[in-house]
Amino acid sequence: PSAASDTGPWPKAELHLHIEGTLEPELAFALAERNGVTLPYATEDELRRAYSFADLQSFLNLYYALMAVLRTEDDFADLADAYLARAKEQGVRHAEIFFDPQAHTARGVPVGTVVDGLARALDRAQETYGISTRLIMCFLRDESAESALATFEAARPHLHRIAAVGLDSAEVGHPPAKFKEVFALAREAGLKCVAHAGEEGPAAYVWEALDVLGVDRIDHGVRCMEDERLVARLAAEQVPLTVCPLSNVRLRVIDDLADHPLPAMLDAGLLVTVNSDDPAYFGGYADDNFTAVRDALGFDAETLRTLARNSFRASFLDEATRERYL
Ligand code: ES4
Ligand code: ZN
Repeated sequence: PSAASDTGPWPKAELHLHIEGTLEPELAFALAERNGVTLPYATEDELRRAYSFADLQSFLNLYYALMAVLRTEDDFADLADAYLARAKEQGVRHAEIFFDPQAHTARGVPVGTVVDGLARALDRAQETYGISTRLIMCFLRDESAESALATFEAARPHLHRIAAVGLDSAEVGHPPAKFKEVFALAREAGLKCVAHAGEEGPAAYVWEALDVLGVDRIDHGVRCMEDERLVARLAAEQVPLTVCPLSNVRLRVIDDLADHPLPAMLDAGLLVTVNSDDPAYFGGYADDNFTAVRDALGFDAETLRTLARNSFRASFLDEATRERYL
């Protein structure tokens, strides 16, 4: 049996997905036209040729630049709807979706426009695509702690639509502890907490995300494998790690998918999940990542099933709903 069997791709939850990273060239050009925005690329092909990255920062430069086309509530609704349609085809039954409010407020787009637009698509997703959803509001770690606090306060009227806060963007030089205060406020407001850590940054950032921010999950976390004590703790506490294999290769976090630490992470008893991160940029959606690790790492059906089950175990779904998928 394979992941793409007669019964279709494994039912799975996607827990590490930046909605802005689902902006395909075709939609980017359509929104540019609709909003009278000029992109620094003449054609979709020319834009696609820019999708060759040396590291996280070189990707982020393009990712933030292309967001200039997202301006109205309709734009955010169309973006999320396009993702959900793709996700359904990939066997996604539940999606916990990151967004970066500061990347939009910096361009004069209010956080309410972003949340209302995304929520319009997400509110229809169960009925239209059979996908349950959550929103995770991320702070940009290369911006100040004050900016994160101001963003959280600006988002307060919308917190009923937000399940968790996260931390993303350029990791090295921006340790989690910088955001201790805003994460404490989020926790007080009843939100879950996650943070990117151990992608390009060291294992020490994973410790800090756990001990200082009190996160419920670690996004990426692949560099935890450099610290035996950390691996033991993550395994003992079953802290979920949202790993993104194709992203890791495209951003040169690892050289080759065949060398990915995912098998060693599973062997160490870690609660790992497989996710697509920024699928428009990294060459694949959720099941494309499952298929890629199956082919490169020789995962059998049982391992793929474990990864799919892990995705629900690691989700923020309520216990009863989670159980129905296990
Ligand atoms: C991201 Cl791959 C990755 N890492 C950190 N921040 C991000 N924002 C969007 N994609
Ligand atoms: Zn990410």
